[in-house]
Amino acid sequence: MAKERKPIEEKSIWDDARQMLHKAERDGIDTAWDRLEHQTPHCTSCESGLSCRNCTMGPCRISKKAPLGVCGADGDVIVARNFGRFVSGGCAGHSDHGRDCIEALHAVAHGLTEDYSIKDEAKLLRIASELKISTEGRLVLEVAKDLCNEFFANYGSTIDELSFLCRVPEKRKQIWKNLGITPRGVDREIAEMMHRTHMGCDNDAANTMLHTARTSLADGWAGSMIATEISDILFGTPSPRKSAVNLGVIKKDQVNILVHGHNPIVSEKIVEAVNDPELIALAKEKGAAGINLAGLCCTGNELMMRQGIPMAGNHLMTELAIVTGAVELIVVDYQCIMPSMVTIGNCYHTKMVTTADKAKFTGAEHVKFEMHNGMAQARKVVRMAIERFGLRNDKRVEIPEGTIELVTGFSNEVLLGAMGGTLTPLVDAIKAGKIRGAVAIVGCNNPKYQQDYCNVNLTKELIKKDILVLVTGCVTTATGKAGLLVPEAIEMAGPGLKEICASLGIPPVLHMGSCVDNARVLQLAALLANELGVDISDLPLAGSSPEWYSEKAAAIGTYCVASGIYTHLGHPPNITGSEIVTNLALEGLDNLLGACFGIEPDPFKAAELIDQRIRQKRKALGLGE
Ligand code: SF4
Ligand code: MSK
Repeated sequence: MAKERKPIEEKSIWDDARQMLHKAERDGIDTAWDRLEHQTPHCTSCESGLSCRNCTMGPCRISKKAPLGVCGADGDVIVARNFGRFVSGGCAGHSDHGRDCIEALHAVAHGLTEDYSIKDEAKLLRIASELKISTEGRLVLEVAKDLCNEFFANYGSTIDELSFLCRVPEKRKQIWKNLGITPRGVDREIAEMMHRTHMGCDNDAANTMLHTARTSLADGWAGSMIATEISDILFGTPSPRKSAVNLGVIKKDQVNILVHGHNPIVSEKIVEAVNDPELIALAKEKGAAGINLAGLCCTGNELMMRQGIPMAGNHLMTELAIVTGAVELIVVDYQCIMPSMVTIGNCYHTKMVTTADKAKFTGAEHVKFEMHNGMAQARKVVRMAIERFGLRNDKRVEIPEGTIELVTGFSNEVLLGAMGGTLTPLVDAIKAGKIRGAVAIVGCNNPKYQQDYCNVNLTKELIKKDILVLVTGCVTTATGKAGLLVPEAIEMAGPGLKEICASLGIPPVLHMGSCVDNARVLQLAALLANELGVDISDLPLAGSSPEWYSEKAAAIGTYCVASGIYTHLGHPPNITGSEIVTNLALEGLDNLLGACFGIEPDPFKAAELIDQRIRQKRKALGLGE
């Protein structure tokens, strides 16, 4: 019997998404929502983490009838191993992105490219000094070489602790030391996780969970942090600027190019190429009014933060952007890019171009971006897009109307600058209860949820309670579309938050970047803890990822918890098959690390849960409500 299909209105809260879902249905296109229906019900063993494929004596599935795998591993061990590998996958993604950033800075420092340069010298010198690299009287490029060496060392086994642990409050470092989870090298922790989870190694679920925490810390305090800091050095530290969001940013009369993925190394060059007068003239020759560039997902966030490039949509909008029939080309780097985009592109005239050897897609055209040829390749890609403009079938074009304005670009440098270079105004506002706490909402969409229902409602509930919200990743688009990223949104905030944001001229929800930019949140939390002379876990802070889907989101959640930040998730990872692992995640880690995970799918109840935690933390600090 054919399954009953979910009504389109229940798939997303957005009009632009619904309009395109109707069009997709008319055009005979399957999207992630349709494929989810084909994939459900899911295998309950996999869902609860109780299946293992780590060797060929298996695969094994744990049940009441068969409580041990062939090797004798029990459900707790298998669940912990699976979770450890899952989180490590996310850490590898962020951190390999970070490594690409170091290689980019290395090429600049050694004069191996003319296409890239250092945009924020002051930041480079500031970070070098912070890491005790001499800067006095030295050429910037010489300092950059040393900084690259320092960062490369963070990936290996030659150091005992990561460089940016200099930012971590002493109390937190002591907790890690006592538990034996001080993060050493990024690659080392990830490789050790793969080793530990091989058959016959770490067969103690709690021990594996501790190494999972250690691996995630290497991501948060090195891989992701390095990616963020170098991106600022190479492309400029974000500062407030206006931009727009919605599928309406796609323009009917122009050549439309979308950038998708995570690393700004490719997309920054595409920005330059679309502004090349020669290429604009070529587009006009082909009958277009110009060349229009918009972003998707986190590459979109990177470009929006630094260049004000508009955002077409978040994770679940990526397929729907193609359904407009007006996108000539999508150029991608890596992560969160659905392989289905090639097939959907083929149903229209949309070309998909890949740029990284580590992320090729069958059916897409590969234009390899390297440091020495970034600009030439970007021009080539833009030319390819222009050539496709003539292939567009106007009868199949339908672009949702209207865009929503937002303000982006709230790096820590900007926040500190707005407060006169000190955290005192923020501390005073927290002490006075005007800002009762802060929550970083991060991450994705997942077709298991009505798109962005939880992301938006949780944010709205929190600001009502005078809790400042910081957003990164795909939640940004959701909150932007809901009108929460503009100063006028203070009308939706509680009286205290409204007063503070009004005096600073900022929105009650601040966009801090892409998923790797959660490192900015870690740094801010550490600065605040140091200012107050407490541990991060003492602060009235929380993290949340209501509609998460990815290994990277699990890595972010885990490093937040391991850093002392209580973290809410809309649904649990695949760990529910083990009581030990589940209890550790939901309670036990609180005793060990001063923070744990909380699970709640309802955004209104989640806001209460987070509020309760903030209340407790305020009370423990002797702060009133
Ligand atoms: Fe089965 Fe053990 Fe092999 Fe996993 S490692 S597949 S539980 S035998
Ligand atoms: S892109 S990890 S869907 S935030 Fe960073 Fe969005 Fe989540 Fe990917």
